[in-house]
Amino acid sequence: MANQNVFYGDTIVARATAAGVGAIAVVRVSGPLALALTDALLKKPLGDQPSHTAHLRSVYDSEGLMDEALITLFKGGKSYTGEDTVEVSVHGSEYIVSRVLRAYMDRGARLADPGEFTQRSFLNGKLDLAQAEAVADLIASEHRMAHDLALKQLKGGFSKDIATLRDRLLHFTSLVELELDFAEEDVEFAERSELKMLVERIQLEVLTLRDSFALGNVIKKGLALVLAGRPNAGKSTLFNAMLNEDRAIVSDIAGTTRDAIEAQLNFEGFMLRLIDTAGIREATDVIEQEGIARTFSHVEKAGATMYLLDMGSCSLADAEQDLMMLKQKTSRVWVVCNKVDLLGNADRQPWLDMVAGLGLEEPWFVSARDKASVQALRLALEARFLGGLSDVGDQTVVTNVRHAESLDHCATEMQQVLDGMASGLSGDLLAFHLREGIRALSGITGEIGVEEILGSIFSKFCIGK
Ligand SMILES: Nc1nc2c(ncn2[C@@H]2O[C@H](COP(=O)(O)OP(=O)(O)OP(=O)(O)O)[C@@H](O)[C@H]2O)c(=O)[nH]1
Ligand SMILES: [Mg+2]
Repeated sequence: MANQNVFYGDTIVARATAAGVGAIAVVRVSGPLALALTDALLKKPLGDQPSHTAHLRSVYDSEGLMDEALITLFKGGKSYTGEDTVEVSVHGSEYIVSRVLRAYMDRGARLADPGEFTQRSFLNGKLDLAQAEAVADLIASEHRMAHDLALKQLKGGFSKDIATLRDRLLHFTSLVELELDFAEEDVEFAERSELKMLVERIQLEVLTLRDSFALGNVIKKGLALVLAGRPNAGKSTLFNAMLNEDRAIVSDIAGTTRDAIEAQLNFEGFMLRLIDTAGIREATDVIEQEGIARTFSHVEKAGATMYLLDMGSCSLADAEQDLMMLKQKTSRVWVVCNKVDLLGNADRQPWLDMVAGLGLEEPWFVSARDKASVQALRLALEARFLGGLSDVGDQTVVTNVRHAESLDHCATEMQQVLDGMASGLSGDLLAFHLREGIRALSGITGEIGVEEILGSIFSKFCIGK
């Protein structure tokens, strides 16, 4: 990783706050001319003021006074980007912001590309790649869990885990590579049984991290929850009730919903993407058939499926058959027995037994037409979903598909090393796969591994030969 500041030839400028009218708007300038260009807009220069100070000043362009601005200085690389940076807070008018941007650009600054401030921060070693990605996640986070994960990644928790794994691999790789230098002497610096144990452990840890992506993705993007069931079970009624909005058409005509409808529901800690679907039955109508095919495709892709049934009209056997079919398509099926308002004190035990017999979690009994009942379901749903997450604790969760792929790559290389050791593969080929594994891990944080192998050899050994 670059850990010395890279100074670019050009100075970039952009608005740092969202477009539109607001109390204030911030224009950020970064690069070698950030201070000089700012001074060019002032009557009294600020260039010799210390870093991390804020100054109230009138800012001018060639046409005259633009605004009274609060100007904050970050000098000598002690900034987000690692370059001289100035932040100009002006009154939040689009007109003022565009004039300030224009004034900087007329004097030689360039409008920044998307993410360019963060890119400079990465290139100057202020953030690694995983942390830079966390900045984007943090900005995009819409609920507590996504925010917590992004913040943890930004603080470097994930990068540290990756660095630990990488360092352990580097150590052994350097030993294997050292053997290659002493090939004629047939020495073995890297004890093979220890290497095997290490590689197995690393593979396990890498796979655990990779598997956390399924969860990380749910936290980041929300849990996709499909409402499935036979026609007239009350799926659209429940969908509307959960959203508190009349989104889907409800009727007592079986087969009302033809196409899937999706809506976002924000809970306190996480986000749900609720998907209402066409009721499942043997349809003759081609449009309905297509709708049902889409239902199944949603079930297969979603994080969980809520199977709704009308206890009054659906037989236990039919429900059991549907559930067995759904279980083949997805691993998480929750059962909702609907229309309890029509049933009085009907015996719930057979339903509980049938669902338990299939190895599914306890069904919920609701009336989709009743507000209190739907609210109770929302809470139960939240508890079940969050309960499934409570074992995560402080564990690192991968939220980025690029990281998941790199971890997968690393695990494959570790398997090659293990297979290679079992079949007596030569040291140089073992080293190759080890190096590929290191490279995969290094890719996550944006570090390059090979030079470090050399560094590791020379820092740990005195080759006095
Ligand atoms: N009494 C009672 N009626 C309900 C309840 N939930 C839904 N209904 C009624 O059941 C009928 C079917 O409801 P929908 O929500 O359209 O059913 P659906 O599962 O979406 O049906 P399709 O779109 O055809 O697959 C409507 O007349 C609803 O008013 C409930 O909890 N109690
Ligand atoms: Mg419907």
